[in-house]
Amino acid sequence: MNRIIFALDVYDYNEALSLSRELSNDVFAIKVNWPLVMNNGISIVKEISRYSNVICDFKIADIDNTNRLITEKARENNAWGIITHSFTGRRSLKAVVSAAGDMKVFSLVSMSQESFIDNYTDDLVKMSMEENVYGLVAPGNRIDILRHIRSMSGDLKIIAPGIGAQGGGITDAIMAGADYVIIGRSIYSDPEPLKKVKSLNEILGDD
Ligand code: NUP
Repeated sequence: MNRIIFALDVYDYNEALSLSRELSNDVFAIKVNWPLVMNNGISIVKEISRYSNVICDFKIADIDNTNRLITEKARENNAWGIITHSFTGRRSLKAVVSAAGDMKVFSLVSMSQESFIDNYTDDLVKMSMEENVYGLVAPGNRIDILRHIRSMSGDLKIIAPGIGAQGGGITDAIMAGADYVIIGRSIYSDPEPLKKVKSLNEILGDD
């Protein structure tokens, strides 16, 4: 079982496609974010989906109708999953879940950096569970918060950023309850990304 979600935060089309091809067999999913999509258009999601599950990290944070429009575009382009904010409230979250169809919805309940969201994390976890999301985004580098979120969230999948470049340890995050770890810079900035992924998988016993 692969437990790494690769954060493909590069701009360049060729680099993105070649990293996707190279790493797809050794990661659980590839997460795309605004930098890549702004430079290449949403169709890059469909292209990468030929190699891997793709999670669109769009951190959707708008009114219900706009959330729906964004979610539909990700779905149209074969995304496997989508990340949405939840602080915008139930009506906005419901719009994402309903437009997602088979796509997995991950609701962000705490960030890998301190933020005002921290004041509402418990409410956001409860609401996300009530609205039947597939999983949560919780910080892999703030272990006490991650552990607390795990304890509240039953069998929801937790995906955790903040590993490596943001100071978190991969084993610590898994031990604290993350199902998957999100890792970007530590992989794509390494001179040998595939070797790096394989060594991380070995640490997790997932090779
Ligand atoms: O709280 C969050 N922190 C975070 O870093 C929520 C996120 N979605 N991310 C994303 O995870 C961030 O935007 C980036 O795409 C990835 C972490 O990358 P890196 O710090 O491993 O390079």
